[in-house]
Amino acid sequence: SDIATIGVHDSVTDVFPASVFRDALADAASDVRVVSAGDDLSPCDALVTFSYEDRFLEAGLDWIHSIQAGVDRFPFDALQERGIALTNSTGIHGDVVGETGVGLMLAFARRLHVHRSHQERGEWRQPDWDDAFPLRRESACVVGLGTLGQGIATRAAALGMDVTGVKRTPLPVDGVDRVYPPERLHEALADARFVALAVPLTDDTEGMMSTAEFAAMRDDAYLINVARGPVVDQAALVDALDAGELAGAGLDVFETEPLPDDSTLWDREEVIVTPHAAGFNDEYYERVATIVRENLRRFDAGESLTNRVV
Ligand code: NDP
Ligand code: 7N6
Repeated sequence: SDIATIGVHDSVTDVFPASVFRDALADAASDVRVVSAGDDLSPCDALVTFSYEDRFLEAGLDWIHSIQAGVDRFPFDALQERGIALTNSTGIHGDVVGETGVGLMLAFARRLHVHRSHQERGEWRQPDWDDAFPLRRESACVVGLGTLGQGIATRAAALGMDVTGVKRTPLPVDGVDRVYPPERLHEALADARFVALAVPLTDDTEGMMSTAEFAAMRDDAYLINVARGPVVDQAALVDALDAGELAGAGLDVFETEPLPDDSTLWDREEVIVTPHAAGFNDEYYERVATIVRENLRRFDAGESLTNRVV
């Protein structure tokens, strides 16, 4: 292969041990080595990484693979100028993020988060007669219908929910009753008990959920964000929650991560905070290795790369 030496940047350790990933990939290239912050990258032809550093641009790399689907931190133009290919890890999170997204809906409907909070205080406390509701009669609007969105939509549909969604190319999607274009976002949001965000962070999606969108949503609606924090105007979300214009929110991602200690989002009963954990699972390293192996084969065969972003 043209790619003889692969660096595994130890930032991947946020998600899985770098050494476990290195060992999983050892059969695929002649030299797979873990590289740390200070290490020389020049021996590497390719780099598998979680974080981005500017020095990646000057290291003579042919290819960078991001272990995330979201590559909003990478400078596409600078990579392009230097002829460095960038690939991402979309395609591997549909089941786990789908389970987390629908799991948050289940928690709100079945009050699981409230029961857990009471348990921590040793309190036996049944809900009011009309606090809990069946998910089956409810509707979900999934904004972004790629890997994540379809993972959420099919699981919501399997629980009997009505599912609508939003994407720029509004072609039919399995399990989704109606697909709206972004121009009709407010219409799509209006009837949904749950709005789940699953779009990438781009210039178009930054702040796409703000005051007007929360006003367009039902007062008893819950916002689920497993996409990226800046897709939501977080100050506007807090205002909408305070004003009772939304019932609550399940948030895996935030404008600033980790969520600062003094954030007002920590202490609200109807806000569930998860620490950018929706995608975590014990197969993560192997799923990434499968994409990297396939692209090594394609490099070898002179074929175009899968999951290519730049
Ligand atoms: P995909 O590329 O598979 O899906 C993205 C979807 O968003 C597509 O359906 C696309 O459809 C749609 N989309 C893009 N732009 C817009 C827009 N302006 N308005 C409406 N829809 C839009 O990506 P994934 O599903 O794999 O991941 C999505 C994002 O979720 C990632 O970029 C990442 O930021 C985040 N993520 C978070 C995780 C977590 O741990 N919380 C885990 C994995 C991903 P179309 O092109 O037709 O618009
Ligand atoms: C690590 C997070 C992505 O974009 O942010 C997520 O893929 C992954 C589990």
